[in-house]
Amino acid sequence: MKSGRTVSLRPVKNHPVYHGYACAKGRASPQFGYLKGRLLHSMKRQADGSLAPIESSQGIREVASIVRQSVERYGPRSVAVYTGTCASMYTAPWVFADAFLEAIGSPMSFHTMQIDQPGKPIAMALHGTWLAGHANPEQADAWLVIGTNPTISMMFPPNPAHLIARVKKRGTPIFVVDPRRTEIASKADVFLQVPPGKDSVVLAGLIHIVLAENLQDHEFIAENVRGLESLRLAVRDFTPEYVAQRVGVSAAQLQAVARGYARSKRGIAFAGTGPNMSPRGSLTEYLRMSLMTLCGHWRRAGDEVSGYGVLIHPPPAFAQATDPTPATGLGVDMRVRNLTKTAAGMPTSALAEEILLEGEGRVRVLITLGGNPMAAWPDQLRTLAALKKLDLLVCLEPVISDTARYAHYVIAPTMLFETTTATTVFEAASVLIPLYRTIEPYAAFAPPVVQPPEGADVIDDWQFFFDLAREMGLSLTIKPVSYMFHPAKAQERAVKLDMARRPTTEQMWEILLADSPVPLAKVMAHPGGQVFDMPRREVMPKAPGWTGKLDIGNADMLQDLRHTFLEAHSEDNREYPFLLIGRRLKDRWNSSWREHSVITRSWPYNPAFMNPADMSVLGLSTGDIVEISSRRAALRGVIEADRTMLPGVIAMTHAWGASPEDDVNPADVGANTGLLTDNTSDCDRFSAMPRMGAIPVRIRPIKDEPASVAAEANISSV
Ligand SMILES: Nc1nc2c(c(=O)[nH]1)N[C@H]1C(S)=C(S)[C@@H](COP(=O)(O)OP(=O)(O)OC[C@H]3O[C@@H](n4cnc5c(=O)[nH]c(N)nc54)[C@H](O)[C@@H]3O)O[C@H]1N2
Ligand SMILES: Nc1nc2c(c(=O)[nH]1)N[C@H]1C(S)=C(S)[C@@H](COP(=O)(O)OP(=O)(O)OC[C@H]3O[C@@H](n4cnc5c(=O)[nH]c(N)nc54)[C@H](O)[C@@H]3O)O[C@H]1N2
Ligand SMILES: [Mo]
Repeated sequence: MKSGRTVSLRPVKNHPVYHGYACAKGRASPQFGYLKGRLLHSMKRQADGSLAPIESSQGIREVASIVRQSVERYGPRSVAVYTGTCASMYTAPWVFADAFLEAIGSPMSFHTMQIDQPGKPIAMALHGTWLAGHANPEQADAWLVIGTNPTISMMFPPNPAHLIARVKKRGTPIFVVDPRRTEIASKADVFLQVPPGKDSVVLAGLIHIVLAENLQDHEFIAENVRGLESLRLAVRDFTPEYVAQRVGVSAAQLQAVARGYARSKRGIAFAGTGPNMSPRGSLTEYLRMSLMTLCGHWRRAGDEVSGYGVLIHPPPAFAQATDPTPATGLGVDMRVRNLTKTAAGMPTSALAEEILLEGEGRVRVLITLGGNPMAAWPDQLRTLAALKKLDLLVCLEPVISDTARYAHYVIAPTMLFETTTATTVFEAASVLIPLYRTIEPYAAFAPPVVQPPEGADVIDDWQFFFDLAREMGLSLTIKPVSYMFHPAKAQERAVKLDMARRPTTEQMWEILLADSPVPLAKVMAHPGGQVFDMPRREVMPKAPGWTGKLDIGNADMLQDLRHTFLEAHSEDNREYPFLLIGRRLKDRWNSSWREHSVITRSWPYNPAFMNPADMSVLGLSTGDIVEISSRRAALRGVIEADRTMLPGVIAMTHAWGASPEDDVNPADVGANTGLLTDNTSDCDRFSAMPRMGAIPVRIRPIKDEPASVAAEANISSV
């Protein structure tokens, strides 16, 4: 199929996992490679500021020479890589990016994880890990869903709507906490429609009820848990009446949730981006885990371990706990705000400051890999200033994105269907994010379906890092991802590449998936994927003499909980009477592929969803343009009536809009909510993530003002 192009995607009807389902973005994906603006050549910034095509190999040579100089003159820390969502899917790009950083000796590896749900690994560190995990959603007998909307965000692949219907039919109770009556909230047995940023108050209330009514799992706690008395003391004031009054639901509703959840045998509680963007995301995650621990909702010896383990060796599943480990101070210090590497990785939200702060150790070179800082990072004003200050910005990007327009070099990559991918990343995610766990041991390996468009000079993202290293005279060592949960083994099987010859794609995958439980060749023999016949895995009993315990009484966390109690008295919302939250839109995927008509068919912009009652107080109608200002800056949004919104809350999707330097109509391209946030204020004290949700804002109708007034005000406030 040398000159062929992908035209359409039809899901396979009798597919063992997807059962004929593909979402709209998936069905549109064959056209993503042919979108208007798709880069078929790499680009280089010219003296006059414009970007002009450059041969990729020449571009990489030039980048190599600048990176080498930076390392020599300013040290390895001057070079950073930021990996976003569109590199995560492909596995090889981030493995090679990390190998490249290791080769130059730079610890500056930043990821989206740190501006997504960093509270998860942080809470896991401070609480300790249960080595058997929890039930997957299919098997669980109660769901407590906090600020995630899987029907839209696809967080239970492959087909969340079906899964929810199946689980409902079985009678599994669903409890939802969200400021918006979401798709899943409309299916809930009890829906707690609470203001954003109050999840730790709600969870403390639920824990209070569980303890007051003696619903906890005494046996599990006696054997595996410490810190109960500290937790009991910390939630003492969070009575049902207090919490009900604080978050605007009834005490009876809270009791129904606590009882329904605690009485289940293997309930799961999970939180999504909603509470994690709001203040105290780490605390919310910690209390969520503590509630599960109190109820003994973890898998026990003999329970089935489902799903993963085809391409990646899963971690061993024992009915035992690991002791807590530190969540911060993990070996790499930032120069700004005394921040460090955390259990969630390097603090991405501090990278802009790190670039801007003069002095030794400043980051001067940034390579972005399948990510879009200008669209997705918090604090868009500071991000813009930082990108402009870099000596070298290189973007591995198929389009001139909001970030790539500021790049010195844009390296044009192959896209989906032109490159090779495998389900590796889903297996990895299924270990880290149990919601991602499919029941079946499914795997697929997808070789290219088509060549890149004729005349294109594009390369795979991983090849860029190989070529860059070679040009710099470095050699790369690749650790197989098949052993990502077995670090010693990964080290032992690491391969030092022969830099004289770039490995072929097949050789590269053989290294990445060395000794995979099912050999790669066998997976490759089933194009379209296969559920493999794997031995049933069971949770093994606790090892004799094992002493690890989960900690539900972490002093720092419980001190923060105390603060959430005390700050109730200082909640002053007169100046900024609304709270702005994020939400995802069905046809959208962060900032990607926005040139495709499917992505914008429902909304060509990101509306500001608002309850009609609030609209009538402000005299607004759907389609009106308003100025939305936070303490940081202002943007212009288009109002949309939405009865599912809690009054006092407005919702807008992230990663829309343009640069603050542009003078655009919000009804054409939307607005970027990152403009409203400030990297240096209201940060989570563990993850350093700033307040990206529940942002206090005020709203002012603007009828005939020129857009540039707002834009200028924003730029001058950096
Ligand atoms: N205010 C607010 N901010 C948020 C969030 C929020 O809820 N509210 N959510 C946060 C979350 S959860 C995340 S994950 C981050 C996302 O942060 P990022 O990952 O930085 O943002 P994306 O928009 O996903 O960036 C994907 C980029 O990859 C490019 N791309 C598309 N296809 C390919 C490809 O095949 N190869 C390569 N190399 N590139 C490709 C796209 O053009 C796009 O520029 O945003 C975060 N920011
Ligand atoms: N269609 C689509 N799917 C996507 C993406 C996309 O852009 N579009 N992005 C992908 C990415 S990168 C990610 S990380 C996942 C995210 O997946 P989810 O976390 O499920 O994301 P959302 O659908 O935005 O759901 C967040 C929910 O939190 C609620 N919320 C907001 N603030 C708060 C709060 O303070 N407390 C509580 N309890 N709720 C709150 C919102 O109303 C919303 O219903 O989705 C992925 N899937
Ligand atoms: Mo995300």
